[in-house]
Amino acid sequence: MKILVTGGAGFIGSNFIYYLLEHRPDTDVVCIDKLTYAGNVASLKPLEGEPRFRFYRGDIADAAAVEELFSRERPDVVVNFAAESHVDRSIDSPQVFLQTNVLGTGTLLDACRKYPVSRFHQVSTDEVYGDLPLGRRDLFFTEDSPLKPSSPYSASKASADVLCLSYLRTYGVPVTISRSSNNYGPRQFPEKLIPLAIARALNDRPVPVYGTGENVRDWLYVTDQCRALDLLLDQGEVGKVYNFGGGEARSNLEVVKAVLSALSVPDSLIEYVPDRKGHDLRYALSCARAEKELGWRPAVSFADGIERTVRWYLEHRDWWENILSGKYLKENSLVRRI
Ligand code: NAD
Ligand code: TDX
Repeated sequence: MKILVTGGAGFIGSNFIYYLLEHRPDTDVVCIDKLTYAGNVASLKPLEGEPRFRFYRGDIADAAAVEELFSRERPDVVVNFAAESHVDRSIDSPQVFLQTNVLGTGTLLDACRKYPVSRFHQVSTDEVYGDLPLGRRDLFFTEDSPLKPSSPYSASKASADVLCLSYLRTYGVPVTISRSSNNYGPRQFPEKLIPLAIARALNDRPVPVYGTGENVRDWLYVTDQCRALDLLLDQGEVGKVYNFGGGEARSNLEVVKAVLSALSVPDSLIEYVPDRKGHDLRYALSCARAEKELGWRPAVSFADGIERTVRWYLEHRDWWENILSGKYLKENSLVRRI
C-alpha cells in the first residue's frame, strides 16, 4: 500500500506522516508539498534515510508536476492536506486560496481519473458550515448542515468539498471528506492562536486577542485527528462526510489564559486588538457518525493537550525560532523541485 500525503511539511500533514509510518508498517508514504511559508522541511528531517518515505517539492495546482508524481509513484490512496490554511491571510489575499484550495484539489482529482486510486480523502474543516450563535450551546453542525462559509478561506474549502463530491458522481473517483474542528499540537505554524500565544509569551511579548475574546472554538489534539483519519481510510464509506470535533469548546480568552497559565506567565500580557473581519462566533460539531461508524472519539483532553503542546514548544525552541527569524525559508529553498 502506498499513501500520497499532500501538504505533509505543514502542521497536520507532518503529524499524519509520522502516525502512518508508526501505525502502518506495511505502508509507504509519499509526500508532495510546495513548501510555501507554512511548510517546513525541518518538520520532516527525522525521516531522512527512512526507506518507506519519499518527499517531493511540488505544487498540487501544477498539472505537469502532479502528472509526473502520479506516473512515477502510482499511489493507492491520496490524503489531501495541502492548502492555504490561515483565515487572516485569506482576508488579505484571497486569490492564492482559490488557486491552491480549489484548483489544486481539482488537479489532484484529475490525476486520480488518469491513475485510479482506491481512495481520495479530502481534509476539510468545520468552517465550511459557517458559525453558530454564542449563546446557544445546544446547537451543533451535522454532516447534513448546509454549507455557509464566511471567509475566503472557508469558501475555498467548501468549494473543494463539493468539487470532490462531483468527481465521485461524474467520474467515480472514490472520495471521502472529513471536517474537523480547530487542531493544535506539535509543529503548528506560530501564526495560529495557540502556538502564537506560546511563542509570544516565551518572548515576553503581548498576546493579541481579537475583539472581546468571546468567540468559541472546539479544540482537537492533532493525534486524535490522525487516528480519526487512519480509521476513516479503512472504515469510512465512499461519498460520505465525517465530522471530527474535539468536544472541548473554549472561548479564545480561555484558551490564551490556559496557555499563559501553563507557562506561568501573567495574564497582563494579553492585548485586546481590533476584531477579524467577518469573525465566526462559534463552531460546534456533532460527531455521532464518526463515533457510530468509525468507533472514534477524541482521547486527549484540552488540559492534557495544552500541557503536551506547551512542552513540545519548550523542547523545540529552535523549530519555531527559525520560523520567527525566517531562517527556515533558506533550508526550504535548498530542496529540489519535482
Ligand atoms: P498548514 O498551513 O500548517 O500546512 C499546509 C501545507 O500545505 C504546508 O506545508 C504548505 O507548504 C503546503 N501547501 C500549500 N500550498 C500548496 C500547494 N499549492 N501545493 C502543495 N503544497 C502546498 O495547514 P494545516 O493546519 O496542517 O492544515 C492542513 C489541512 O487541514 C488544510 O487543508 C486545512 O484546511 C485543514 N484543516 C486544518 C485545521 C487546523 O486547525 N489546522 C482544522 C481543520 C481542517
Ligand atoms: O492572534 C490571534 N488572536 C485571536 O484572538 C489569532 C491568530 C487568532 N485569534 C482568534 C481568531 C479565532 O477566533 O483565535 C481563534 C483561532 O484563530 P486561528 O488560530 O487563526 O484559527 P481559526 O481561524 O479558528 O481557523 C483554524 O481552525 C480551522 C485553522 O487555521 C483553519 O485552517 C481550520 O480550518
